Amino acid sequence: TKSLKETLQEVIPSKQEQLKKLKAEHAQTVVGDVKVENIIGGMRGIKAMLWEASVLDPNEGIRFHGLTIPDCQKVLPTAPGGKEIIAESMLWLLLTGQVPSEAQTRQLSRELAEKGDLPAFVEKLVDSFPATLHPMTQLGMGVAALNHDSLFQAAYEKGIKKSEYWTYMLDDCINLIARLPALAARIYRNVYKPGTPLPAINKDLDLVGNYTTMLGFGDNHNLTEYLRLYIALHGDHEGGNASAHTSHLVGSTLSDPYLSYSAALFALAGPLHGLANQEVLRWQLAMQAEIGSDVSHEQIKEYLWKTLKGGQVVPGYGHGVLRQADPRFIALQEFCDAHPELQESSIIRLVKKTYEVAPDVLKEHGKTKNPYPNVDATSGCVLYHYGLKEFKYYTVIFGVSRALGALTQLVWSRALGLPIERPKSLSMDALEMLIK
Ligand code: FAM
Repeated sequence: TKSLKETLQEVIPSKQEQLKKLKAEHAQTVVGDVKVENIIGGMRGIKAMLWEASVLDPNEGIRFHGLTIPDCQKVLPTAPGGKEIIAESMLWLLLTGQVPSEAQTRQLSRELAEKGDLPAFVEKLVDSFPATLHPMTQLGMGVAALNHDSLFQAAYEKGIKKSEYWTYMLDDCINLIARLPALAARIYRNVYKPGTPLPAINKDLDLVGNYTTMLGFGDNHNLTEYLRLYIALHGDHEGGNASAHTSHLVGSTLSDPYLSYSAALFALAGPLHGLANQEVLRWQLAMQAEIGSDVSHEQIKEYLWKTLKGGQVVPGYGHGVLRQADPRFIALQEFCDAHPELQESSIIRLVKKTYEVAPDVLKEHGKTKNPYPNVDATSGCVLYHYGLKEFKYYTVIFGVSRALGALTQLVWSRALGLPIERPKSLSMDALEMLIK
C-alpha cells in the first residue's frame, strides 16, 4: 500500500508540468475583466487565485477534484461499521486527487491517531484560558502555539531547497490535523464540562471517532456518523472564502501551516462566515420560543419578515458564490431524513419548514442574490438535537473540518512554488483617475 506522501510524490510532477505549460503558453491569455463593482464589492467574482482541491459552481455546488458530494458518498471509504464519508478519505482525495483504498484510509487514521497528542505546554496554555473566552479564540491561539513544533519552520531556518518545501509542509499539516481533535475537545471540556477527564486517543479509531469520544459523545453512534459527514463536507469550499483565502494569503509569505491556519480560524470566527451555524441555531430557537414548534408556514413567514424588517440577515441563507440550495445542506437534510429520531425532532422540523418558506420571502425581499439555504441552515440544529447544545462551540467543529482543505492547498502552494500574494489596491481617487 502506498502512503500518502508516496502518492503525492507521484502526482506532483504532472501538476508542476501543467503549471509550467500554463505559464509558458498562456501567461497573457485574458480570462475575465475587473469592473469597479468587483473592486468595491469584496472582489466578488474575480478569478484571482489557484486552488487545486475543489471548485465551486454557482448552481451545482462544490466538486472535490471533479467529484460531487453524491459521488464522494459513493466512492470514499467510511469508518468500519459506518456509512458516512470520513475525514481521512476526504483528506486523501483533497491532497492527491485520488480515491484512497480501504487500507490507505485505515493507515492514515492510524497515523493521525498516533500523532494526535498535544504537547504539554499547549495543554497548559489552553487550561489557563478563562471559560468565558470564546472557544474560537481559544482554538486559534492553541493552533498558533503549536507552531512551536513546526518542522517546516525549523527546516527553513536551517536552509532547504524550494523543491523540498512541500514535504515539510505536508508533515506539519498532518501533525496539525492529527492534533486538532485533542485541542478542540480539550477546549470543549474546559469550557462546558470542567473537571471531567479527557479520554486518551484510541489508535484504532478514525479522527472523528476519536474527536466525538473526547467530546464525551462516543457512545452516540448517530452523532459520530453525523460529525463524520459534517467534517468531510465542510473540508473544502474552494479558495475564495474568507478562511481558506486567509490561510492561503498568510501561507504565501512562507509562514508555517500552524500560523497560516490559525489566521484562517479567526476569519472563520466572523458571523457572516463560520459563526453562522451558531447564529442559525440562536435564531431558530428564538423563533421556536416565540411562535412554538408546531407552526404554520404563515407564522414562519411573519417571523422571517420580522427579522428582515429589523435590519438583520436571515442566517443560513444566501452565499457569496452559490445561487441554488447548497448541496451540503441537501446532504445533511438527507441524513436527517434517514434518521427517525431527527425526523421527530421539533427543531429539525422547524428548520425544514423554514426552508419551505424562506426562499420565497427572501425573493420578495429582493436583496440577496441567493435566496436559498447554505450548509449552516441545518448543521448546528442537528448537533443541538443530539445533545451537543453549546452553540458557541459549533464553529470550532467547522474549524476542525476546514483544516482539511486549507492545509491541502498549503502543501500544493509549496509544491507548485506559488509566489507571495500581492494584489493591487486603489484609493477612490486613484480609481476615478483610471475611469477617466
Ligand atoms: N438575509 C437578508 N439579507 C441578505 C441575506 C440574508 N440571508 N443574504 C444577503 N443579504 C443581503 C446582503 O446583506 C446585501 O445587502 P446590502 O446590499 O444592504 O448590503 C444584499 O443582500 C446582497 O448580498 P449578496 O450579494 O446576496 O450576498 P454577499 O455575497 O454579500 O454575502 C453572505 C453572502 C453569506 C455573507 C450573506 O448571504 C449573508 O449574510 N447570509 C447570512 C449569514 C450566513 O448564512 N452566512 C454563512 C455563509 C456560509 F456559507 C458560510 O460561510 N459558512
